[in-house]
Amino acid sequence: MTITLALSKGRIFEETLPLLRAAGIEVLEDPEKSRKLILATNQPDVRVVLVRASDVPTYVQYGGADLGVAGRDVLIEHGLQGMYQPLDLNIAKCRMSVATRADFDYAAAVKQGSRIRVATKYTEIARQHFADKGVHVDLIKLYGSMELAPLTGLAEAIVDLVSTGSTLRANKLVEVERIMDISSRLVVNQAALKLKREPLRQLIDAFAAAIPK
Ligand code: PRT
Ligand code: MG
Repeated sequence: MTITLALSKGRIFEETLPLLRAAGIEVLEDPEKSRKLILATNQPDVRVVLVRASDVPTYVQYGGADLGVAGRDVLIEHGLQGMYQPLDLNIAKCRMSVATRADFDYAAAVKQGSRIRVATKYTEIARQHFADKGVHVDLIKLYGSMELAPLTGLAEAIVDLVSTGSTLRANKLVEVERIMDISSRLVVNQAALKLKREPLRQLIDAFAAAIPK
């Protein structure tokens, strides 16, 4: 019974390695050095597939992978259909925030109830956030480089992930509101959890015991 784990390259892969190690699993290839998309491990029945971060929920939902690791941002945007979300792994941490140019008075715009244009890749999170505040927004969907939107007049504000804040600073933008804290979660295909109950339980328990504080 093979177990397939979906991970994305970069921070999620790197920060999941210690959890895998705690479960006795060593990945045998370095994704930064090889072009392979399926990575073997020291466990003959466990393999890792490398997918785009935003594709992890799709693989897990439809059973292309039995389980995966994805950011709370990605999971909220995708929805949790067909998946069970047993653990917050407390890795790949950052926050979702609203940012504007330093000369834009966000507080006044919100207070006056003016319509603001918000550019973001995270339209679901942005829609919920502004709806909860009762603020009217025109959402503009982007796929990257959100920081450019307020600088070019495309939008007054952006909703984006912030970690150190250096990307915002480099583009002279300021974080005006924190929407939510983000970390990555383990997601498991619901059918797989029934069919492969024992090996998946063991893996989930080993991950749970190794979550960083
Ligand atoms: O890069 P790609 O388009 O393939 O996909 P991705 O950007 O979704 O993948 P990846 O690996 O960059 O991010 C995977 C997950 O890591 C995200 O879904 C988040 O849950 C989490 N994470 C943690 C982050 C960050 N920290 C982060 N800082 N994801 C993105 N960033 C970006 C942010 O979008 C912004 O452009 O880093 C920039 C801000 O960083 P600071 O340090 O300058 O503030
Ligand atoms: Mg990225």
